[in-house]
Amino acid sequence: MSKPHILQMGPYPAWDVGALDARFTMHRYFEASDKEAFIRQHANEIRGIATRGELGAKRDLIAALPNLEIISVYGVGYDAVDLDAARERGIRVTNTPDVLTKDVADLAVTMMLAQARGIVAGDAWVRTGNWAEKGPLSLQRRAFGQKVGILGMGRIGMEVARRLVGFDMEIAYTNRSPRNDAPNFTFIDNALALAEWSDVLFVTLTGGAATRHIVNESVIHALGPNGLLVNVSRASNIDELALLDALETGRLGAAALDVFEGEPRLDPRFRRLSNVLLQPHHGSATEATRRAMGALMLDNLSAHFDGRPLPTHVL
Ligand code: 8YV
Repeated sequence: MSKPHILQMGPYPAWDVGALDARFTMHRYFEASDKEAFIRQHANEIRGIATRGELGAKRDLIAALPNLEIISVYGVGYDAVDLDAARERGIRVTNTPDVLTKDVADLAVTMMLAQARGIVAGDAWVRTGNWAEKGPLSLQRRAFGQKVGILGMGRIGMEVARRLVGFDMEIAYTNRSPRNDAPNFTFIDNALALAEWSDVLFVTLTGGAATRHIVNESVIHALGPNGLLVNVSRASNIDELALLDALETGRLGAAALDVFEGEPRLDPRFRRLSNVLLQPHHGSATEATRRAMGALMLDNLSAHFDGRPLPTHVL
């Protein structure tokens, strides 16, 4: 029996490559030097796309594949997939929720603690010999007991909140509506009021047009010179130029960021700042979670071509 043909947008770990190759005929788009010619050559045979959160599938690509049936995202975020284009053609879209939630929450909390307590600066202070030559590291910021705002109380926001309870932090959140399973956390209905209230603001929203630049200049200034902004969601949720201005002028105290516009090539202004912690978009990047994400993506693709219900579909 011939294997369904799948367009693979980006690389996966070896264990996923083996499993995908066993079940499908994979066409590695990211390895093609002439992408347009590659698509023209394979357009008619491709029935599925295997992509990654940051790569998605744009309208032009979807339009170029007349027999496309399913787009399977390796990641929870599907903001880079043109859902309207998929919906118009009845193309199914799947993602990998739940399996990565706790890892992303772990990284978010780690970044908050690391930035507050100067962990990266402290390591450098010891390594460079400054400790012996210049004395103690400058005093850092307290983490426990602070007021924390969570912008977007979905699965990841909720796991961040659960962890912060252990640090005696007061927690408030925005969400489409108050959560009835979060009675100890305060619901605030807009980002500006949440930032005004918070010492630390976590951005754990889904990305996309509806939330683009929800953290704008006013929200950043409301968080203020003593505030710490942590983003493990999508760069598009923050007005990055306003963020850079605020970090450079001290209108915002500090930031800890796992996502950037144009990543992995980020604005060079970030590298010159000492009040920002920079991470390489690796919230879900533990081996155990990446194995679970790969297995779920494969399961979604297999379910579609076997005629089974899709385990985790968006469309
Ligand atoms: C991944 C992510 O880095 O799940 C998401 O939405 O952004 C991350 O887990 C990405 O999807 C892997 O390519």
